[in-house]
Amino acid sequence: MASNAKKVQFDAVKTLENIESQFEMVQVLNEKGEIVNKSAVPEMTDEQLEELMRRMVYTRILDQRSISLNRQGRLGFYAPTAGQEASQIASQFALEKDDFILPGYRDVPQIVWHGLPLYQAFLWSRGHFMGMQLPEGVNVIPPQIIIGAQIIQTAGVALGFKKRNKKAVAVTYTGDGGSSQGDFYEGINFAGSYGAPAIFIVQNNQFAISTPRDKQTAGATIAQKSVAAGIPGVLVDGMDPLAVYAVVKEARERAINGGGPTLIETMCYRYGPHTMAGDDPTRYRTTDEDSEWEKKDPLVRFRLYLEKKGIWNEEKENEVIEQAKEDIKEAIKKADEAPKQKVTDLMSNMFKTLPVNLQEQYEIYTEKESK
Ligand SMILES: Cc1ncc(C[n+]2csc(CCOP(=O)(O)OP(=O)(O)O)c2C)c(N)n1
Ligand SMILES: [Mg+2]
Repeated sequence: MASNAKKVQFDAVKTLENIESQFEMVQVLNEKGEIVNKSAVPEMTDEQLEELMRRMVYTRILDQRSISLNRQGRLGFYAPTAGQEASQIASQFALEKDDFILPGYRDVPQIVWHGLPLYQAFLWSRGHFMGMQLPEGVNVIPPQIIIGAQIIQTAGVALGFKKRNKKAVAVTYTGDGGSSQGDFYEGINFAGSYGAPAIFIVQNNQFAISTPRDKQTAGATIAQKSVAAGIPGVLVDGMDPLAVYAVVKEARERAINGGGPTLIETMCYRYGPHTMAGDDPTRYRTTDEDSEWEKKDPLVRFRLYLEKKGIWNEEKENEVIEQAKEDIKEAIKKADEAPKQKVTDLMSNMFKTLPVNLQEQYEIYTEKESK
């Protein structure tokens, strides 16, 4: 039926469509390892390119070994990372040592590459307090289990940098699920209001445990959430290490030069289960979907690219694999050597001065533990 309604001068739906259509995915390297966007290729030396590949291969091995150590009962909590190497490792690679990382539970590799000794990451997995005693100068906090809680803290750390005129950024990671939390909106909004040098990275690995991405938001992208906060937002191919590096580097430059925070959505996939606690991905996704994403693998495309440039080969790859296995063996041995955690440790690590009620318990447990 033809409408006689007066033509309105505004079109809210069109406005939304206009905004959403602006968020095209940044890609530099396609699945075949070819450059598809010359103008976005980041400035990196051959040494840096090689080091980034080395770290990604190492991290894939760390994931495989962590899964098997978990199955052997030698690790506690573990959230697999395979598939997310470009998103995780290339983003950390774009940071400086002074930058501060506030990770989620899947982001152990980034904080290890930021300086946390591997044996401490293993102790963290076991819930051992020594895994949370961060060495001086390693600018990270232990991975957050509460979805989104680290996002608000990131706004605070970033504001601190700004107030102290420090040329550094606070970087946080969350997931597609995390982007639905109230904390997410509060954090990006606050950082935007105060022009705080923060980078909010949402690793959109398509699922929050079994909940698919399309149940998180009606938005076409998560990157566009930046619009409401009044901050720049970027959607990037999270399986492409060069694209991830480029957008994080750019966001960092803007932040340290007073341009405020950026929201980055990395489009990626986790190959494994959500965690090693027993979820079964075959119940919520298809093997076709898995293999479609595996074709986009970040290691495969980066390897192809670097081999063509003559800076990577099988020998280098095998060297890294052996090194990773050796380091992991050493680190788990060192974690095993940590003193067994005591109940009194829990109390004395939590409080500088024990409250009266705990003082009594402390004495009881000190007595018990001395036997
Ligand atoms: C506040 C809060 N709610 C619920 C949970 C339980 N939980 C743990 S992981 C998870 C899914 C998170 O998914 P996403 O943010 O996409 O991150 P991913 O695990 O995919 O990396 C949920 C709901 C939690 N840890 N914290
Ligand atoms: Mg997710």
